[in-house]
Amino acid sequence: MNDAHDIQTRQTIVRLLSSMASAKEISQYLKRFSQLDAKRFAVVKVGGAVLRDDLDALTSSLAFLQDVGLTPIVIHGAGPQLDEELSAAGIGKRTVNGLRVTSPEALAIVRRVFQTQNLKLVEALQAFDARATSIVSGVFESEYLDQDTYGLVGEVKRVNLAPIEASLRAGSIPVIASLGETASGQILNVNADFAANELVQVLQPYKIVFLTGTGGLLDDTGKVIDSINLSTEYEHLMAQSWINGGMRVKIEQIKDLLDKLPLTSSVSITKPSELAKELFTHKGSGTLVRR
Ligand code: X2W
Repeated sequence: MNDAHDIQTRQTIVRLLSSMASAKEISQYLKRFSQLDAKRFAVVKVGGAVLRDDLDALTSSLAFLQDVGLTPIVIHGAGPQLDEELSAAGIGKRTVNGLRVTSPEALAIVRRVFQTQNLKLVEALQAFDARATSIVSGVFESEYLDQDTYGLVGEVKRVNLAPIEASLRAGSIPVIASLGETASGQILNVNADFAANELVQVLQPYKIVFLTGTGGLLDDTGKVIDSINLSTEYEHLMAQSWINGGMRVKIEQIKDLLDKLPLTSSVSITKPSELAKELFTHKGSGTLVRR
């Protein structure tokens, strides 16, 4: 990324922000976020599809936060990249309850792909002059979810914050892959939404943002739903035939998560180019999920 492009992208974000909200509104949010302990600001979960399709907007939005003195904690997946690489290696896809059944041959590829995708984001951030730290192991202490059913898939038992805290102390954006490891050092494949949920429960951040290709939860016409209140709308929403499998899992996960968070925390689902709008404006962007 050259400097001119870099500056231009940030200027675009600033311009977009000022057209969306008053300077007063933006500075109120900025002040509120700046007063939080670094680990309490925001956890941003980035789906693999976003790394593939929207890397430029993602890196400029994250770099912009660092420019204004904020350090988000980033956790990413790599679902579509895994589909592609596994298929290229002749390994077919099988999922149970939305989780990838992972054989030893598949795990070798999973590890490589996570590593590649993690470095891709870290290097893209560094090319934007942002400080970012690659964390591909040592965070999610895991156990086998159910080895007979899923193979080498983990559930997180404990989150080790030390590598994340070290990164935050250096003002560097921690970029974390959702690989787990057992007490005996076996690496396991962990679903990135599950890993994000465990991280959020430990950190209790003020903002939890899921960045997806769709930019929010979609209604039956494919339009982004502005907000949903799970305390009143959950049953109704889950009864809708148009809520697809992936979305269903996400809503269930977010409900479970919100039940464990302080009332001041909020969860939103948006797209990278609207991250600043989500964070710094009353109106926000994408879908706000409340309880
Ligand atoms: C996921 C990990 C990647 C992931 C998988 O193998 O696809 C399991 O299913 P996204 O892009 O965030 O979906 N792990 C066990 O979650 O990536």
